[in-house]
Amino acid sequence: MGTEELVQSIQSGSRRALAKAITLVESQKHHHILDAQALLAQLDQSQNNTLRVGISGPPGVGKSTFIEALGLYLIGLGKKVAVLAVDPTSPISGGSILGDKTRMERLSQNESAFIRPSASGGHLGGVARQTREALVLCEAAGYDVILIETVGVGQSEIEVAHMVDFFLLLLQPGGGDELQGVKKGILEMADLLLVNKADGELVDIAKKTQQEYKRAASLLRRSKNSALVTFSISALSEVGIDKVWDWLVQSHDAAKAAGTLAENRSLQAQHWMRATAEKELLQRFWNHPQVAQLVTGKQHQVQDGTLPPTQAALDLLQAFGSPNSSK
Ligand SMILES: Nc1nc2c(ncn2[C@@H]2O[C@H](COP(=O)(O)OP(=O)(O)OP(=O)(O)O)[C@@H](O)[C@H]2O)c(=O)[nH]1
Ligand SMILES: [Mg+2]
Repeated sequence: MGTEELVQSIQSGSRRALAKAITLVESQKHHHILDAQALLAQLDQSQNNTLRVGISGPPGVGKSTFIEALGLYLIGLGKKVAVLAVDPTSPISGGSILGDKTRMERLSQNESAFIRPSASGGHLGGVARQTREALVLCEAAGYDVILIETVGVGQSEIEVAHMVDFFLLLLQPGGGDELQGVKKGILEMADLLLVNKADGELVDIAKKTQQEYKRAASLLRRSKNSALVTFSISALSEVGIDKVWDWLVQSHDAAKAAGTLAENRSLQAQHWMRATAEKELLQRFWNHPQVAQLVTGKQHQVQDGTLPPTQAALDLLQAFGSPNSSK
C-alpha cells in the first residue's frame, strides 16, 4: 500500500490501516521513519476537536479499570475512544496493555474502541515519540478521545504530560501523608486528582483522603495557572465517571474558548521538535566515527589526570565538527 492509499484508508476509518500505520511509526528502521514522517505530513490534522487525556498513578491503583469504565461510558455517548500506553519496560512482543486487555475486556471487544499496547522502543524517548505519533494517527482515523495510560514511574509521566490536554492522577484511599510516593513534579502537572476505590468499606476513607488532598492542593504551588481539582470515584462500580467526564468537557470547552488548548498543543509540538533534535544530535555525536575513535583515549587521559575534562570534551566536540564560526 502506498502512502496516499494508506492515508485514505486511515481517514476512512479502517482499523487495519490504522494498526499498520502505527506499526510503521513504531519501527526503528531509518527508511520506515522517513516513510512514517511522509505519512504523518499527509494527514489532515485540522480536526482539533479531539480530547487527549493522560492517566497516571501508582501500580494497582485502578488505571486500567478506570479507562475501561470511562471508555465504555464515552462509547455510550456516541464517542470513539482510543487507548494507548507509554511503558518503556514493555517486552518486545506486546506491552502490558495486552495483558490488560483481559482487564479491559468489554472495551477491547467494542467496535468504537481501539486499544494499542505500548510500543517496545526500549528507551523512553523512542516510546514517547511512537505514542505521540500513534495519537495523531488515531485522531486522523476519527477517534474523538485518546486515553494514554502511563506505566512505570517518574519520567514516563512527564513524557505523557507533554502530549495530552489534561493529565489525570489516580491515587489510593488512605496514605495521604507521604502522597504514595508520587513526586511533587507529577502533582504539579496533574489537572485532576482522583481518589479511586471509593466503594464498599473504602468509601469513607476515600472521601476523607480526597478532602485531605483537596486541602493540600490549595496550598500547592503550581506552574500551571489552573487549580488542581480532586474527586473521589469508583472505577470498579462506575461511580463518578460521569463527573470526571463533565469536568473534562467543561475544561476542554473553556480551554478552547480561551485559546489555551491550541496554544498548549503548539507549545507541545515545539517541545517535541527540540527534544527530538537534541536526542538525535546526542546519538549522532556518540556514533560519529572520529568521536568514537578518540573517546576511549580521552577517557583514560581524564582518568589519569593528564587532561582536564573540559579540554577533553572540547577535543571530542572538535572531532565532531568545528565550533560555530560566528562565536
Ligand atoms: N474496590 C475497588 N477495586 C478496584 C477499583 N478499581 C480497580 N480496582 C482493583 O484494583 C486492581 C488493580 O486494578 P487495575 O485497573 O489493573 O490497576 P492499574 O493501575 O491499571 O494497575 P497497573 O497497570 O498494574 O499499574 C484490580 O484488582 C481491580 O479490580 C475500584 O474502583 N474499587
Ligand atoms: Mg493497568
